[in-house]
Amino acid sequence: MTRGALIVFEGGDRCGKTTQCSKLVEYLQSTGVDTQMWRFPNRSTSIGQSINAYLSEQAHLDDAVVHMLFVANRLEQRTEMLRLLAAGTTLVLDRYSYSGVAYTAAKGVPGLTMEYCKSLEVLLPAADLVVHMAMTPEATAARGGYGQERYEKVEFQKKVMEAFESLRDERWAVIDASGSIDDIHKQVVAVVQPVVERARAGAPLGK
Ligand code: T5A
Ligand code: NA
Repeated sequence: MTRGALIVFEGGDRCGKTTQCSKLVEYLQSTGVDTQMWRFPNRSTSIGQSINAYLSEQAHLDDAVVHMLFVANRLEQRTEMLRLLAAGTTLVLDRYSYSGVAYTAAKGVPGLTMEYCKSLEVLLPAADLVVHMAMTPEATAARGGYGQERYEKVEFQKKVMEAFESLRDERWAVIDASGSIDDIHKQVVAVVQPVVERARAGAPLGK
């Protein structure tokens, strides 16, 4: 049965995910692919507002609790996500479960291991493609607006980068995020197109 593709963008803070997601959605729509863009965390829900308060350092929460909030913020979109994919809509996600695992595991808090974090994501569909926008933390730190949120610190971002690297599998495409916006977009389109076609041809959604 034909379905939409689940395309996820991941990477460190400020690497250009939102810029590339928007350009990709515009491109896919212009070629007639029914596409929506979503962001995680979704700060508009009540759980998302708690996450926003935590990220902007207005609230302090236990690491295990904030991890659960990020998980719940995805689960609250789960039914709609599955419905849209089954109805043929391609979803382009600006962060997803992989950020959930990488950022919490990077904290190094006892018990909050990568395996534990992964186990909390099992109810969610797996991405058909993860576009990893790879860039050194020093280079992203030089971009405008860096440092305003909780995790935007170079030492921590290095650990996040290592965590992402250990999550990579055959569904990941790594793109150098330090190039120009248009060059990156061209590389993104090249890796996304075959995945959209495979989903349309009925390739099963992973777990
Ligand atoms: N998190 C998230 C968790 O801990 N657990 C979870 O489960 C989840 C889902 C918020 C934080 O939450 C953490 C991860 C994050 O620390 P967020 O809101 O996605 O997540 O925060 P950011 O990743 O920091 O998102 P930003 O919007 O700040 O950065 P983007 O989307 O990566 O970058 P973008 O496109 O906004 O670009 C940033 C700047 O760079 C410029 C842009 O114009 C902009 O000024 N830019 C470029 N400049 C030069 N060359 C290019 N190629 C450029 N592309 C963009
Ligand atoms: Na940020």
